[in-house]
Amino acid sequence: MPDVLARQVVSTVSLAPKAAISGIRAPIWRATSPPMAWVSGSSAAATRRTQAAGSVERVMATGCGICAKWSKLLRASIHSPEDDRGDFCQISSTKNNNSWEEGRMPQHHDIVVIGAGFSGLYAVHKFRDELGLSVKGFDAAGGVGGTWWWNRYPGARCDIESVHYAYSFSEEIQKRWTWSERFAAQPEILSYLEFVADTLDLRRAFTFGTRITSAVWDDEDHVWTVSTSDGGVCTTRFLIAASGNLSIPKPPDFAGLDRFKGEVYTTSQWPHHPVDFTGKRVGIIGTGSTGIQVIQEVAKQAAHLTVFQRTPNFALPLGNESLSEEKRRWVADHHAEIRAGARETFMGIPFERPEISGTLVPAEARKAKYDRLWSKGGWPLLVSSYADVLSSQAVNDDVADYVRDKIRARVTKPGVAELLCPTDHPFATKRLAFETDYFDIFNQDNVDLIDVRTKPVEHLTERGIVAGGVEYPLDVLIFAIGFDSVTGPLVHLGLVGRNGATLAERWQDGPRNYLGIAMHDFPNLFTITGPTSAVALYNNPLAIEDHVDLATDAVRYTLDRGADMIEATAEAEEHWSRIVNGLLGLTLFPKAKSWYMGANIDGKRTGTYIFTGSAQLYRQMTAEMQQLGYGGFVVGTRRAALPPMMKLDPAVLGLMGVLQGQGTKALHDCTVEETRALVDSFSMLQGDARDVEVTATAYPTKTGERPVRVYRPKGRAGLLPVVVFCHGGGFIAGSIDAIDKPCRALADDLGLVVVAPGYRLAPEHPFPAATDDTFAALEWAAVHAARFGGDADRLVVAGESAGGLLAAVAALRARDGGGPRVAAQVLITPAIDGAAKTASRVEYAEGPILSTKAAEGMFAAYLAGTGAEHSPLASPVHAASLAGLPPCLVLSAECDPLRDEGEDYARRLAAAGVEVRSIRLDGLIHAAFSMAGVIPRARDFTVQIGEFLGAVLGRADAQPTRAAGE
Ligand code: NA7
Repeated sequence: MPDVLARQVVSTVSLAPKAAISGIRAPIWRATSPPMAWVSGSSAAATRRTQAAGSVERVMATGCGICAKWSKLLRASIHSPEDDRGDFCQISSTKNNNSWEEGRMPQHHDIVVIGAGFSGLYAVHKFRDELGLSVKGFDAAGGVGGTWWWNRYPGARCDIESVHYAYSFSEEIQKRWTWSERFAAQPEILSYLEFVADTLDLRRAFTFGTRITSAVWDDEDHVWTVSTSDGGVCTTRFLIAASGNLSIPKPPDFAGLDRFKGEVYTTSQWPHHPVDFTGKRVGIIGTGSTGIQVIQEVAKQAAHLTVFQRTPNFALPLGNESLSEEKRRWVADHHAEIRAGARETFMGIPFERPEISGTLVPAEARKAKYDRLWSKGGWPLLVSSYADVLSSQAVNDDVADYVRDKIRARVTKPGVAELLCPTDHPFATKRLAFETDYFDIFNQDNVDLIDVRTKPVEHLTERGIVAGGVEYPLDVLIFAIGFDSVTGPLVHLGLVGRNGATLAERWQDGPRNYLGIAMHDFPNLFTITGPTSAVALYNNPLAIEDHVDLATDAVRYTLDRGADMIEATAEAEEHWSRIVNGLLGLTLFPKAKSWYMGANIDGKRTGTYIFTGSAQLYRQMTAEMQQLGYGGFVVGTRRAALPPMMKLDPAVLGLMGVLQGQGTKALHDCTVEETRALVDSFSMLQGDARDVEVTATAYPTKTGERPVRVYRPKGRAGLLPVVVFCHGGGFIAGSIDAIDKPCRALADDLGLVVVAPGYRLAPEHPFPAATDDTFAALEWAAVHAARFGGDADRLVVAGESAGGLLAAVAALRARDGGGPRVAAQVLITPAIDGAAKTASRVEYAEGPILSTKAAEGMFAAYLAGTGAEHSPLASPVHAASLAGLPPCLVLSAECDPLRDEGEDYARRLAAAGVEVRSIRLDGLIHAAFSMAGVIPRARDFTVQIGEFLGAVLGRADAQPTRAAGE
């Protein structure tokens, strides 16, 4: 069984040990309402809970141990962990223990944990042993282990390396446990979880064999009322759904199933006794990662195996091996260094970093890379090849071809190889499978492959399966047909939030939540590895630890503030939906009918079920949310503002993920040389180079000639407006090479002659070198415009970032120094004022891309101690007057530290009587204009420029001739 999550589990007994932990007051809130309500027997709350639990409306007043306990608590007005130590209130998992029917009050817990897999075990440990809360767990399984308790089919194995598929929170556990194989099989992982449970004394927190049947929020008393399959009812302040992503099996709905007389097994509900296939005719339906594992095992034993395949899947070699005693010890002893940096990667495993794009690499080099990564076994072909393998169809096709060739090389039975080659979905857009001898077994005489697309399964008979009009006799039938994934385990809990909102109704059109972990109208509920959280593409034990840590911190934060409720806002959900939908839209995942997309279950809405950004990005977003006091949540009555990252365009977030995946250094940590290399490398993010006329020439300055490129669209007759475009790069980086593609696009899209001057850079050439050069370029362009078919009467000065400042200063110099007449200025995310102290410099101090610190450092390098801070040539804000300047377009980006200074400048221009258009582009960042290849909305800049120039130059042909990037 590959990397999957805990099954639903639940248990009882909240005998929380005394808080062993750090920093939190042990008795944390008053257990007022539950005892009050039940003892009174008449309160609305009691009635509500009784109804919620579907129980009789009989509430015992006093007389039992439980009531005595609550009375005691009431007297103390505190419900502390010690109070749960008594034997009363025990709920047996073996008999109906409906508290109400027995005339008892339900037991109250601080925390109820649903599930005893990786998530639930860790949650109990954190809440009970670290926060000192009373915790009760439930699980439908007969013991701990979650997924690994249920999925006992032959061949069940994890496809994440053992050392990584393990908790990281405990040094002791990591040192004491050793793994016998590189990729552990199910029995060993189950033993590991049992070992963890015993080491931390977790089993006693759980009632096993008990399923949650409903959990209903009480909005007056701020508790959840939880009902269980054994008739039990309890209340809890916080509910932790650790029920996993893959714990509700997809039901087999084959006609005639009940007629079949042979043995029937489902992989995820495998019996606890061994199943012997010797001498038997076995049929298996399903060729996902589970099917592939079980097929390659059963084929070794069965007399005959018939595989019914609907969709062939991409399966890569696992490369499993057993580990010697010595190696096991070494791995355990070196776990820290082996796992170092895991959380700062895409998948939570420190694999080799991918190159940024397969499109930039020649075919032979790609092939050599694939060969090398293939031989490693496991995930590297996907995660260490190219960062755009899941977003570029061309790159994906290349890898897919490589994998298909590998399959063809192994399967020799005529016609079978092609059936096993996946062709209907891009590589890895269905969950990748891993195999050892899966493809080889199809060469065996005792194995047949039936393509149920051409020979659909019609029905079952007493003897076997009829497909395509042929009956296949079987003694054993195995279903490996997957799960009602991601949302199924939560919807099946019977959650009812505020105002009777059921989760099933809420999620009719797909899941909706905040950060995948919390929901509006479902307060005090945390969904560990919930839909749209980083988990499907993130090494699960680390994802689980992250989510449980977050839930624990949220509860601690809430209680520390004297509140009893925390809830995501509807606004936060809105932004999160926009982000996860947008991120998914940047990938190839929607091209597959997969459980990732909710497309494997008939009638389920296809959409965004998983977070397709990187684990690192998700962690950054959750960390920011926490640092800003639970931004996007209401804690008690305090509503915390939405974190800045939540406002970002999804494409920007995708780009951040890619840059993080490359290990890209923050600009403010770069040397000048590193800054130049980084800025130059951004040209990879600019998309294709447009086919325009380009003239490379030179313009004179006082210190000699400087290079300049002139772009003119092809097939345009007559004189065109001329735009002198100053590149960005913080005065210390950038070049006419780096801005080549955006200049081509500007010329092509808007029908302009674009003049891009190279100018001298600081610190070698500090202020005023850059402004002198760019002003000289403006003068040169005015004189030579006609040479390039440009109209000197429609001369525009433009620039991005530092180039925006240079453009603004050039307009000023032209006004004051008798320069050419400038018809308009276009300032794109300009750096206007190096000394600005604006809100945006605080809100987006960390960028993305440009941080405030980097901006300050670059401006300081430009001025280089020249004392020119207050010169209008260093910043136009120091001009005595801005009156008489040409019409100006200021394009600011919402999530840019320089946003406000650009907008302030626009206001000052307007106040001085200049015609100004100031437009803020939502969700975009500094330098987005020149990243059109990865930020589709970069075209908004071009569209705005076209409209502005069309208006101020009084001509239609400066309008965009087509939307940029189309
Ligand atoms: P998956 O990946 O959902 O695979 C289920 C397989 O069963 C897949 O090949 C399906 O074909 C097939 N299937 C499902 N329903 C049918 C019917 N009605 N007829 C024929 N074939 C059918 O589940 P797994 O258990 O393999 O893996 C789940 C996760 O567990 C995995 O991603 C890891 O994270 C661990 P389809 O592709 O839909 O045509």
